[in-house]
Amino acid sequence: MLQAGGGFLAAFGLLRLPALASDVVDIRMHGNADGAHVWFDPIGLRIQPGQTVRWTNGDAGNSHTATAYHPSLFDRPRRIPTKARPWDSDYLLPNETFSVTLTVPGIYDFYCIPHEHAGMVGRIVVGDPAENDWDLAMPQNPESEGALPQIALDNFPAVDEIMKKGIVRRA
Ligand SMILES: [Cu+2]
Repeated sequence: MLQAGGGFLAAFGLLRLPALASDVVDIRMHGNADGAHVWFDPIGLRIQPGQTVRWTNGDAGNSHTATAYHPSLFDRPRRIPTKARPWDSDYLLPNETFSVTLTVPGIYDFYCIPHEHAGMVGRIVVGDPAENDWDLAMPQNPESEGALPQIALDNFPAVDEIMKKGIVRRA
């Protein structure tokens, strides 16, 4: 499981690998024919502050969302930088798109609302985050499901792999 400590990330910041050049970087939502497997492609992405991420539902058989982990959205733990604005695409029908421009350096985890329990999650690293200020405390609402399912936690690509490769695809 990821432990994104400050020193760890600072070390990778020294690598200064080139960021993706385009101002808009695409993530597609996919599913196999019977819907048994659903995923974001890529599942891990590194961008620079000010770049835009555009999700497109490329799955003819399912609706999907791209939703940030944040207490303001369905009372989930905050897994984006504290100064970042959370987003929820709402349900995207096949071929629909949703875009967010990320300006705050840091690590952003997101998920698909109907498929989080199928492990449909993704991670974006913006810039060279010096530290991770996530708040993984459980939400206050006792009715909330709060904690992430293990399959979601297992599917996030490691931050170091995203920093090294820029794009991480589902294994
Ligand atoms: Cu989905």
